[in-house]
Parts: sequence; structure tokens; C-alpha cells
Amino acid sequence: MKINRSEIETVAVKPSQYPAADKPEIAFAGRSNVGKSSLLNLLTGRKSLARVSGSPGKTRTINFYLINDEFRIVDLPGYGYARVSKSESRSWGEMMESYLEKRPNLVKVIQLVDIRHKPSAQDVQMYDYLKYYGLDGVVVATKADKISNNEKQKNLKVIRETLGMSKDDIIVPVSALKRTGQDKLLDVMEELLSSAEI
Ligand SMILES: Nc1nc2c(ncn2[C@@H]2O[C@H](COP(=O)(O)OP(=O)(O)O)[C@@H](O)[C@H]2O)c(=O)[nH]1
Ligand SMILES: [Mg+2]
Repeated sequence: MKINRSEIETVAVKPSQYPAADKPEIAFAGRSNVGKSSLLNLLTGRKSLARVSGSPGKTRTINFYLINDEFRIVDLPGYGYARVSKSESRSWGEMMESYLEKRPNLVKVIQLVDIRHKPSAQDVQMYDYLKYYGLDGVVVATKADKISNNEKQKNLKVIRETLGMSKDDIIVPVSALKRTGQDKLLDVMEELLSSAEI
């Protein structure tokens, strides 16, 4: 699959603001700063469709991007930002729950984890949550340029084991900096969309 057209369609904090559920959606979830915005820019070939942030924790919205006029990529709010208040983390939870639980056209949530580290407790919790909703099975390991090829296989194995991924589940290493991994990921997304009934 090639992405020829991409635009931000809607920024939402609650379901009444979501676009119509008329196109399949693939969402991205992950810790703040894991590289969600950078991945979106890599996939779409756009330098600044999504804002890449040096300081984590700013995106507190659900961002809907219309791709090729056919489907949407949905950038979910990041988690794991240290300096959030109780009420902020509650509103994050409510925002995630109302999207994941009730969105009929949601095909899959791709979870992003940093390839350098063993997934955090929050990463595992997020992935378990996706399992609960049947939305798990595709993981992107970001910032692949930051480790050697030797380390890569070892780290991918640790990620698989820590998240409790099964044999058939897919993990795609990606580097937004070196621009690698995006073709594989786009193939996976195409496959997901072709099996979606929306
Ligand atoms: N070296 C490297 N840095 C990256 C990569 N992807 C993202 N970053 C950096 O990680 C930081 C957070 O990226 P961003 O895309 O804003 O993460 P988000 O908070 O998940 O949307 C920024 O400083 C990016 O430049 C990558 O593939 N390689
Ligand atoms: Mg972002």
C-alpha cells in the first residue's frame, strides 16, 4: 500500500466529536514520546502532519487522520507521562475507554513500544487491555536506529515475551530517523483493512 493523501480530519476529546464511523480505523497507542507522531509522518511521507514533540505528554486528544480518502489512522493520547494529576489520568482513561469500547469501525490498535527497553508495566497493561477488546496482535518497535542489529533480535524477543504475544502476532521494527520498516508496516495495515468489514 502507498499513502498518497493524508489530512488531519478531526481532533476529539469525546465521542460526540468523532467523525462518522463510515471508514475503517487503525489506531496507534503507546507511551508519550515513543514515536507515534514520527511514525505517522513516516508512513504518510509528510514532514509535519503530526507534531513531533521534544517534551512528552502534550497530546491529550484523539486525532483522526484521513488516509487516501479510504481509512483513518487514529493517534490516541499517550500514557506514562510522569507529571500528570489524578484527574488528568482519569480523563485519559475515560477517553481511551470510550474510544476502544464503542467504536464499531475500529479494526486494530497498533501498539508502539521503544525497541531499546523492556516494555514497562504500563505498556503491558495497555496491551492486556487491547487483548481484552480483541484489538491486540500488531506491535511496532520504534527507534530501531538506536540499537545494533545484534541487539535487535534479542530485544524483539524480550518485547514479545513481556507483552505475552503469540507466535502469529506481528512485531515490526521501524525507524522514523533512518526511514526503515514503513513498507512492511503498510503491508500489514493493508492486510488488516482488507479483512475489515466496514
Ligand atoms: N532516533 C530516533 N528518534 C525518534 C524516532 N521516532 C521518534 N523519535 C524522537 O522521539 C521523540 C518523540 O517523538 P514523537 O513522534 O513526538 O512521539 P509521540 O509522543 O509518541 O508522538 C522526538 O524527539 C522524536 O524525534 C526514531 O525512529 N528514531
Ligand atoms: Mg505525538
